[in-house]
Amino acid sequence: EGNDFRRASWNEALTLVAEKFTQIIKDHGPDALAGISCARSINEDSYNMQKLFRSVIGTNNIDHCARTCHAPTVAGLARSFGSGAMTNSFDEFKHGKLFFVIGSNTTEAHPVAATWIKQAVRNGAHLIVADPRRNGIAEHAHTHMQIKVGSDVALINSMMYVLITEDLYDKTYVATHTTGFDEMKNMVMTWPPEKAAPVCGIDAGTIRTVTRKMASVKPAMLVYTLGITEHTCGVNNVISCANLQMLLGNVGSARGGVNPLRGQNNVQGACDMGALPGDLPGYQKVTDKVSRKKFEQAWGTRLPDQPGMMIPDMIEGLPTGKIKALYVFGENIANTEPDIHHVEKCLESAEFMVCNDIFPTETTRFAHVIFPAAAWSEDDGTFTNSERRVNRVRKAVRPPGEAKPDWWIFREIARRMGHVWPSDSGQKIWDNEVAELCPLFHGIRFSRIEKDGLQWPCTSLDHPGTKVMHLNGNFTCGKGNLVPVEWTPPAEVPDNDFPFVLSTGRRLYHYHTRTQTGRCLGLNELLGEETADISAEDAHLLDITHGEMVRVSSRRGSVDVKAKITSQVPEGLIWMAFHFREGCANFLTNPALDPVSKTAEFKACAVRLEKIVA
Ligand SMILES: Nc1nc2c(c(=O)[nH]1)N[C@H]1C(S)=C(S)[C@@H](COP(=O)(O)OP(=O)(O)OC[C@H]3O[C@@H](n4cnc5c(=O)[nH]c(N)nc54)[C@H](O)[C@@H]3O)O[C@H]1N2
Ligand SMILES: Nc1nc2c(c(=O)[nH]1)N[C@H]1C(S)=C(S)[C@@H](COP(=O)(O)OP(=O)(O)OC[C@H]3O[C@@H](n4cnc5c(=O)[nH]c(N)nc54)[C@H](O)[C@@H]3O)O[C@H]1N2
Ligand SMILES: [Mo]
Repeated sequence: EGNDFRRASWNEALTLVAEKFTQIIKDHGPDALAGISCARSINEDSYNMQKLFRSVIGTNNIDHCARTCHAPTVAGLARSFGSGAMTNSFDEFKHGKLFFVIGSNTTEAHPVAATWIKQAVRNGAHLIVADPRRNGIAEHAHTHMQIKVGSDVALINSMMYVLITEDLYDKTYVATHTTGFDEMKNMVMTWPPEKAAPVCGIDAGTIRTVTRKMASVKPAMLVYTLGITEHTCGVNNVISCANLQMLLGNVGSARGGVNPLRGQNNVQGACDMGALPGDLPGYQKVTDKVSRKKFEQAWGTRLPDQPGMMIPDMIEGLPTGKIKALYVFGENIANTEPDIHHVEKCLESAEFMVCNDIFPTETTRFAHVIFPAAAWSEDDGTFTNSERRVNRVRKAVRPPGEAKPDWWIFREIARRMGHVWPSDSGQKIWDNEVAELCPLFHGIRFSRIEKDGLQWPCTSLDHPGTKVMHLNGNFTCGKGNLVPVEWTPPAEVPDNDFPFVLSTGRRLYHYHTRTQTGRCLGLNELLGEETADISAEDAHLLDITHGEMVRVSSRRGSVDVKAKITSQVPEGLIWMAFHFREGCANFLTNPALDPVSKTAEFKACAVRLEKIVA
């Protein structure tokens, strides 16, 4: 009220939201509302949020943070294989024979998975890492290809050039299980290693040696994360990874595959539950009449038949008035979207904004209503991890104060908008709705996952779950698609005014915007502030000493942070995280998007580095 928040009863707040939503739908139509779901909380929460938007409000404007990380995976692997998920399972890692880890900060962002890779290496597995930084996992590699930021398509095309010209690819596999070889070959033949070398910063000889090694060990696992996806060419990068593994005949067998390590604890689940503008739960398309009918019958409503807006368009829609109401459930977009100054201007212009969170955040500042939610361990439900395993999450403590489960909040809003939903617990939502409506999860019930979880596809009650997808090269879409992709540079490259490349990512001791880890004393002692990681060469050139405050500026903004001189970072590159509001890299990052997945290029923009003269 006014410029401040006051306490309200649940009833007052829920009723206000329901009335506001109803009014906006009446005045501007359902597509004037948009929702962003949460990849931290349980499946049942995301399911209910997308159900609120689709069946009660009447819009497909529902999305979540997979947009910023693995939307290129969902789109790219669906194109290549017919399904956009990690193909293999974690217990195969320990026994892996060869790993190609590309664009992954494994030891800091997936430390448990990294442990299995390290153990495999200790037991004789071969490890190849392609990363611009000498990061933690590169320390364990037999070969570290210190690739230039944004050059992965060029590298992989040239590796495939070697496979084809030296007759090292799996001809039987390609002939039996794939289509599109000739078209792809035409593209690949324009990328000899000698041409890729200057683009990637890796000499042609190394590209040849590494490729020959990869062809000599079978099967091999490819592991990638955001160094691949968070680019304007993110989808093409993902397709390249799939091309390479199909050419090697490595998809559809244990200890092989294309393995995107997913991000947030339940980002796989939030995608699975249909918190995506084009997908109903279980990847059933909103444009598909038969799927829509099934959900219309189950939910007793009519459903919109066109894909909704993705997050960047929702944010851009606020100042133009296309979006009147934004519902942000468990995301802190005022810190995590690129170009914070611009994002905050957009959020300020929202006519009506609602947040569910477990803490006040930089984003809740812009809300008109904040609902205090129960966190994981304060409610019963399920998470789905990176290997597609649906696991039980149990209530261990009561939510603090008057906090309520997120699924309950959506259900209460729906009720006030005239829709009474029968399922009144996580278990009922999963067993009676999700499992009933989604063939992929049909065999997964709470009673079956009390001990270990089950990996989807799990299509019947006696189905054991799926460890390896596309087994023996039998792809979800029939044959695997080899798709030619051309290399394109990042949207913003260094020039005289902004001569450095800035790439951004994570550090071990903090989680995203620190709404949770920032409240842990010990973690703040381990890592208490942001730094700009720079090379000794650049530090020397600019007369910067370790720990000195420097200014990093891009076309969007500038931040003052301490310089950290480290051998992890090569000359010309600055590396920062986005954990701290002070010095947050997203004041600098470029909101240029992949044209298909609308994922922002968090991994590359141009910046200037200056000594701050007192
Ligand atoms: N401690 C911690 N763990 C986390 C998180 C966290 O906040 N903190 N967040 C979680 C989430 S949501 C996600 S999505 C994952 C992300 O997991 P990662 O993607 O592994 O994490 P990032 O730190 O973003 O690392 C990206 C890596 O890509 C490299 N890279 C940058 N540009 C390029 C390029 O052009 N090509 C190549 N080949 N490599 C490049 C970087 O040097 C870096 O090593 O982490 C999850 N785990
Ligand atoms: N520069 C740069 N920016 C990036 C990235 C990058 O690599 N570089 N990576 C991007 C990626 S991959 C991601 S995933 C995004 C992450 O972006 P966000 O999802 O916006 O980041 P978080 O800080 O994890 O926000 C999660 C919010 O959910 C709340 N929360 C946690 N549990 C619950 C719950 O059970 N219920 C409710 N209601 N709320 C809960 C937390 O308090 C927090 O406010 O950041 C993106 N931004
Ligand atoms: Mo993520």
